[in-house]
Amino acid sequence: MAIREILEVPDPRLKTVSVPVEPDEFNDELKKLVEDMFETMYDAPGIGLAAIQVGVPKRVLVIDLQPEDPDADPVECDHDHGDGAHTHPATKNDPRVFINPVIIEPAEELSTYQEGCLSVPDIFADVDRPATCKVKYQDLDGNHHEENLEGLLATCLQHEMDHLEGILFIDHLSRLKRGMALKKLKKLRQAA
Ligand code: GNR
Ligand code: NI
Repeated sequence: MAIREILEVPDPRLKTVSVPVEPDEFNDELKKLVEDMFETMYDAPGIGLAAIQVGVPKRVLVIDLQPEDPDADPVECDHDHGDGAHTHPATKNDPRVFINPVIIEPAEELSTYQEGCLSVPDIFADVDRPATCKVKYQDLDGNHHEENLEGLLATCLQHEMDHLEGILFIDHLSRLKRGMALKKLKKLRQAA
C-alpha cells in the first residue's frame, strides 16, 4: 500500500476523460490501485476519490462516508468474544468501490450540499445535484451491480463521476463564484 500524490487545480490532467476498465484489467494491478486510493483518501482525509485525482485516467472511484477518525478515542466493545475486554475504533469504516459506474436514473428532485474537493483544497461551495440516483457499476471482481443511492452517498458518487468526465465541483458554479473560489485558492497558497 502506498499514499499517492493528489493532483490539484490547475493540473490539466484533472480535465482528462477517464477510460473504462476493460474485462481483462480486473487483476492485481487494479486491486493495488484501489488499495492505494483508499490509503490516499483516508490520509487526506476525504470521503471519496477518483483515480484521475492520483493521475490514473481509469473509471475507478472509492467512497467511504465514515472514515475512521485516527484521533477519536477507541470505544469499549459491548460484547464478549471470550477473549476478555477489548476496544474498537470509534467509527466503523464503510469502504465502497465503484468501477465503470453509470447513472441510469437520476431523480428530478435536487438537493444541495456544501461540497469540497481534495483537488481544490480549502474551497467549499453549495452545489445542486439530483437528490437520489440509480447507479450500475462493477466491483473489483468485475461483477455487475445496481443500487439506489440517496443522501450524501448520492452526492459524493456524482461528484466522483464528474471527475471521470474531467469536471470539478467548481465547474458547477457561476463564472463569478468560480473566479472568486480560484482567487481565494491562489491567495491561500501564497499565504502558505
Ligand atoms: O472529501 C470530500 N468531501 C466531499 C464533500 C461533499 C461533497 C463531495 C465530497 S468529495 C471530497 C473528496 C474528493 O475530492 N473527491 O473527489
Ligand atoms: Ni473531488
